[in-house]
Amino acid sequence: MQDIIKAIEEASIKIKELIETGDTAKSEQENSTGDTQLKLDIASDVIIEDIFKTIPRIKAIVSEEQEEIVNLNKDGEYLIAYDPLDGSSLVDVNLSVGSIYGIYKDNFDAKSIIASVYVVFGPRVEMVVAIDDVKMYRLKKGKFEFIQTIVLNEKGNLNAPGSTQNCWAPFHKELIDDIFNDGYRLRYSGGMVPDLHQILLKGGGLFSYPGTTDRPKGKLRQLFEVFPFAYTYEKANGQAVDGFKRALEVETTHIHDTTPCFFGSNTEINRVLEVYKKNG
Ligand code: AFP
Repeated sequence: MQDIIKAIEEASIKIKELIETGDTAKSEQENSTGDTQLKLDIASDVIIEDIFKTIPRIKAIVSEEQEEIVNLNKDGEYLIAYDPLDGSSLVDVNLSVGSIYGIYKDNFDAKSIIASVYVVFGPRVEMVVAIDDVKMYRLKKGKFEFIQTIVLNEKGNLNAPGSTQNCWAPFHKELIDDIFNDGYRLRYSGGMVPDLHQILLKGGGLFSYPGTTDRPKGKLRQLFEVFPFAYTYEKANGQAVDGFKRALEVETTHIHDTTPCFFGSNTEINRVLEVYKKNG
């Protein structure tokens, strides 16, 4: 696994430079979910794929920015699903963005995930690695240094409500309003990586991207966004659900499938499960 972590470190240093100097314009292409790709998306994807190609233990990769699985080494043991630059549209307004990696054995599905890594490109570059626990590293003078282990509290005070509010189910809107009425603070940038990183580092809260009338299956992709963060949150003593069950029990039928998702500390997630069980 260390060869993969080192590769992610190397790719992240190159992506940092790309963000600082690269062309943030739209490309002429769309990804498989119909999102117009930015030149940064494609360039970040190339950086990561080129580095992963040098690692014999990687069997195959799948990127949010590519339609199909890319087979690398038939005798490899790891499968990696990644979003090379999530929230890339935020670079133009100088907000934090991130890369997300899910590391799987044997199959691209929730029950096969064995580790996750994400990298936040913000005022500082930080990498969070979840294997048996959750460890955070910070880029200092070209090297990633260990900073801390991350553990969520039972309850937090941040609320990050995603998706188009006028498409929320009435019971979901009531849940979000009730949480704010309990004094939670709104923390939502539109970038899942910094938004989820903040809740982890501030000890807890709730990030939600529910199914809505315009997107019944939500927007966030299972293999390279939801499952890696679900793995991270569970290893940090929190939870991740689809409203009714663990996110890591969601079935994948296509590599670009999405799912409604909620990530947070136990108190908040248990509240989501109770409301969805009653209304869903
Ligand atoms: P982009 O990658 O298209 O900028 O979308 C970012 C994202 O996938 C995720 O990072 C955010 O949590 C989510 O979309 C925000 O979506 P809404 O703008 O619909 O809340």
